Amino acid sequence: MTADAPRGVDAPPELVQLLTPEGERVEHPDYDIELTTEEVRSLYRDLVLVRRIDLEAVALQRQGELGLWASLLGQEAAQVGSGRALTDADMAFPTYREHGVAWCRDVDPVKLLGLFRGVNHGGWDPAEHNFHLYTIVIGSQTLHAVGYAMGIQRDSAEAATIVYFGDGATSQGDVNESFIWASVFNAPVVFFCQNNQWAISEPLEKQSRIPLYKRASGFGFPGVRVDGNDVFACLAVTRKALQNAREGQGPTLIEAFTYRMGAHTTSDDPTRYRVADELEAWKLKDPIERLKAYLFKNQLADQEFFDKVEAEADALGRDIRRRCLELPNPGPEALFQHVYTAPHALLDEEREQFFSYLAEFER
Ligand SMILES: Cc1ncc(C[n+]2csc(CCOP(=O)(O)OP(=O)(O)O)c2C)c(N)n1
Ligand SMILES: [Mg+2]
Repeated sequence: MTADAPRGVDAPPELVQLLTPEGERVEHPDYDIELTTEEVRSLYRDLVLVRRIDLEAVALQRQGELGLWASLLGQEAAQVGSGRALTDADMAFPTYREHGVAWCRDVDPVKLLGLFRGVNHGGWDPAEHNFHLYTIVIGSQTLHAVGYAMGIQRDSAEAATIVYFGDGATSQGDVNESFIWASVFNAPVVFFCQNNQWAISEPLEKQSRIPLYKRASGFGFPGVRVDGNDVFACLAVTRKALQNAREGQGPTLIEAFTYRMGAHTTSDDPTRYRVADELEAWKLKDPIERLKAYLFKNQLADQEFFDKVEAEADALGRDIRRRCLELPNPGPEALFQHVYTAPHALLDEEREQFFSYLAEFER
């Protein structure tokens, strides 16, 4: 990296990349992947639709229809590549930004919108989709994932676990503890860190003096850094790590080197802490544009295909917007449901207090 280059933009030499930002296919000795034209087109469709869901959600928040939204803009390839590497039997544990993985796990995007609209507490059944509920307590899901992976191991199941977290999360105790447990128990888990260069306003330099993927060696398992804006590389690297986990070779840390192109959430203003040049440089590495260039250059898709995907994205945007606005508001009782499976005296008391408080307004 040259001294005046925007931070984090130059591809580090150790980066696994199969598709350059210009859309050129490159080989890698350890990670290659054979994809049919149909599979490549399907990945492109995923990326476009996922971005559209995200853009629609940001717009809904700006119009007062969602309380908050955490945008995945720029991280589509990391999420779709890793999400499409999963088998139905694998289990995924997300943070709050994994809308692209949710898409790959067939979670209705309106359920995500409902969570951020404040009308559900997650909205989907984790067991139905093998996709756990969103987790906002930074890093805590890594412990849940390792515990789950140890369960898989004891059941001798043909499956692995993947857990998503950010660069900032690597500084959490939970994440480091989960690395230790996974390592010493050889748990079938893939740690998928999306290094989007920022933890709200804290830059990567405040999390680590070494590249994040190198942390793994201190815990005794392999770490690999993949171009997080390259959907082929993310798919290939994650597929291999999951297969290794299923075959009893234990955990892998994947650092997907990417960039959060939007704000941390809709409540954040990144212009207060980062320079515009940085974003401009990363725009040249856009995950969708490079796949589009690849499809075009290799004549794997024509304008008709791109128009069709665009039309599908528009229809999806309209559909999720309509269904979001139609979501029923839950009654106040819902706040107390599903907290405990069995009756709970303190909760009963709180419910009673809350309802007598509400009754005051009806007098
Ligand atoms: C335990 C805990 N501490 C602090 C927070 C507040 N918080 C929310 S997001 C965030 C930054 C996370 O950054 P990173 O792990 O890089 O994930 P990203 O948001 O970039 O995807 C923090 C500190 C939290 N949710 N949980
Ligand atoms: Mg981050």
